Amino acid sequence: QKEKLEDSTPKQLSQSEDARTGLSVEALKKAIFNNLFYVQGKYPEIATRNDYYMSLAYAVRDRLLQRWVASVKQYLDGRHRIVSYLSAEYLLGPHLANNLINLGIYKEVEQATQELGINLQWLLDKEVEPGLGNGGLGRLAACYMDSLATLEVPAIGYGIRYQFGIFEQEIRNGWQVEDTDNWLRRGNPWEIARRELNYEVKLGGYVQHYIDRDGKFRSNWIPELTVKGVAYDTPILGYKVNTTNTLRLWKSEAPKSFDFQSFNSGNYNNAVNQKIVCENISKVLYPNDETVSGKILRLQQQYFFVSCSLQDMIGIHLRQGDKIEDFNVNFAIQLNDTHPAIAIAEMMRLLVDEYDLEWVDAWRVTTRTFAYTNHTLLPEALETWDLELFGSVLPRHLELIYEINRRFLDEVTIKVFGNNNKINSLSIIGEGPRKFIKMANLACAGSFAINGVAALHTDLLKSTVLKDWYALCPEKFSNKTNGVTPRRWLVLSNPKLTSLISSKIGESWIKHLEELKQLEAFADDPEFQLAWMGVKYEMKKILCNRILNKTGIKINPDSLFDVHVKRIHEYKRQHLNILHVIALYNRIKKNPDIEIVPRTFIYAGKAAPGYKMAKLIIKLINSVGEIVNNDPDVRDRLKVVFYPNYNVSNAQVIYPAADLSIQISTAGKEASGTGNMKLSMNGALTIGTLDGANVEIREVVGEENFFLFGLTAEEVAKKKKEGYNPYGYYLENEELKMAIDQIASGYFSHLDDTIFKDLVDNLLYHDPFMVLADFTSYVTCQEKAALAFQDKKSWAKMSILNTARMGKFSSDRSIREYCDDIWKVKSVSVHLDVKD
Ligand code: T68
Repeated sequence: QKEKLEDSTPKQLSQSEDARTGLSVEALKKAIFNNLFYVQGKYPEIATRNDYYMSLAYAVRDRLLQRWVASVKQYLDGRHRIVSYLSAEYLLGPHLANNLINLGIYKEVEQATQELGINLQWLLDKEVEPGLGNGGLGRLAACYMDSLATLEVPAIGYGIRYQFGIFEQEIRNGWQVEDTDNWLRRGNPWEIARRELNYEVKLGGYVQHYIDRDGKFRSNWIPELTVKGVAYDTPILGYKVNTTNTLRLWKSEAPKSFDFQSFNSGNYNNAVNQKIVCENISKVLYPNDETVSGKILRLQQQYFFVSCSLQDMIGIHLRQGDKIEDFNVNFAIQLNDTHPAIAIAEMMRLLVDEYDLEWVDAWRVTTRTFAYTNHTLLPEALETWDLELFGSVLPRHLELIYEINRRFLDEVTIKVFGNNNKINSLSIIGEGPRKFIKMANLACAGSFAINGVAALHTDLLKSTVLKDWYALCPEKFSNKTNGVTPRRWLVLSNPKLTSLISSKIGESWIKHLEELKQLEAFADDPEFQLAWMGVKYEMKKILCNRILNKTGIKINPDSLFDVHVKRIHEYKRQHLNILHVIALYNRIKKNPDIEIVPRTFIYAGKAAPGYKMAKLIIKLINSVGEIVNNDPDVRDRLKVVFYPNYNVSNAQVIYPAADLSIQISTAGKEASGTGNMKLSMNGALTIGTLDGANVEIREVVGEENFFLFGLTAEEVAKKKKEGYNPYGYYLENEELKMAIDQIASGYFSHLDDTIFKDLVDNLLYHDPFMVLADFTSYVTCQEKAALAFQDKKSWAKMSILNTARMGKFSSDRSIREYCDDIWKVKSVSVHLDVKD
């Protein structure tokens, strides 16, 4: 059997190639074939799709490993400064296609699989994506890992290997239903477990203080529990370079000693229980974005991965033969929001308690190591921990934070003498009926750099949430506008647009996105416009098919695709969008022959499982859809689709098909947004408020190529201060009133007038995100967009100009700014030892 199959397999490889590293079609075929035998233990006749997926994945992984080993070796031999990105979330998306693109072998693998009688797309669709993040923050971390490698910057990403990632969303009867995301069930070919690389992490217990023989004051933390963190490494390859960085995710386990202790004393149950408690720490990702839950397990997760990561970095540092005092020379650590901010206290603990540094020396090293990125202005998202709860998990860190705070406030008091409000606002410990720890303040005090994620956001940080910090240390502040990787969000997800662009301006824009500017020269070219809109149409047809398969809804690819995809949140105002849908629907009902631009409203996004209002918004969208989609008067001119289970894979199909990008958050609430960038890059026009990065997108694409509406952040703040009365807006606008009355009366819910009561009351009497205040302006602006869509040529031009001018929003630009301004790291090119 084997003989026979080998006959049909690849021919003799050339001398410089082997089946593990060769990039030719023949080498790849041989590799896939070998893996089918020697990794999966199958032959073609009985191989499943998963067997082929695994065989290909391992073939690709071999090629990554060659580059990975070379990178690690080069970093250690050359003693280069390393960036550590600490993030509780990484929303990576599927690896396979991305690695093929970055290796530059997509075409070759396409041919190799074809020659083996299998379809590459069929295998790509098999991959279960690692959904180890909630939304923008986690996805940003993934884009940054891609750019770090592409720019050949030595970097390690540290995080948690959640056994269950973000839940899978199903829609049943219009409601969101959550299902666990068991992403590891078929194994994960992209990670390597480094069993030998593990650290112990203490939790709970108490601290003993004593004076040692040398008369030195010492602290001894006696934990209630010790867990072990095991490293799982995923190689992250840059685009067409050899640099392959490491994403190191920690899995929690019970240390071996535990089993023995309890087992020997006959308490088997206890041993098993302890094992479960330990394993629970990295079990599941908390599914909340933009809120914090204050749960013990969440704090344990944060501390667990931070402690493992710092021990790991210190190990790397000391193995180089360098002194602990010079740690900050070798490492810059970026805190992705406050989730890993406990690292500042942990660093102090390690330096003072474990490495015997004096406090001032330890503090000097710490504050030269860390930098902090803030991702939100929403007060409910600012992390605090109840002090007692904190002390029960991290008793030693509580002492250290008191000491950090005491010394810090001593300094501050001299500067702001007598201003108790300022002192309270800067204090790391909050006072009230119960004391609490303010993680943002810990992050600010312990970092040498603080940044926001878009120009407006950074300005608002300086003038509101972190105002007193800005007054105290303005030199620490800078803006780093977010970016997204064009490799995943154009090359991978929109290959046709990629070819069209490259046919005009070559391929170097993929690494230098500013070069898209050259497309401006073709914006008026009728032939190019036609080709451009032709690609858009094809991508719309692909999405039509997906939507039909997933939801049973048939949509028209000629209609305007109005795309609102992101986490469901009141501040993102999916309900403002649905109110607009209802208004259009009512216009048709009033006059069925009205001239109206056919539209498809496409929504997607997950709601945090405990967020009632967000879940109600999903139900409302689906309820409105049910009526609108099935009303014969509408004659298919309007369609409402809720695309279930929004994740990276689904986003890749949605973005390329969008005509209009909906970015309608209440001004001042969206820190940056990154979906806005991906959509505009793919040639969608934006309708948006002056919020987050929208401001900068509008600046670069030109105001004539952007549909602006709504209150500004300043106006929002002013209105709030003066006393905002949503009910007045409701009475004033007939279309708005009718839409809200219909929702309330059960028009969209089989006459059930109770379902949406909370949502309606909230809008009429509170409306914290000023939906009603912006409604009129939104509807008017949407009319302009519809009108513009009818002029195909001018729309094509605007679409081309959007893509052409989005160069700024490559994550390569963001990472370059972090490297130059904050981390002070340089790129290092990695060479392969070519054996000939
Ligand atoms: C997002 N934040 C911002 N948070 O909302 C978005 N939060 O404007 C920005 O573009 C993006 O970060 C990247 O900077 C989040 O996604 C979370 O997901 C989150 C998760 C846990 C706790 C709090």
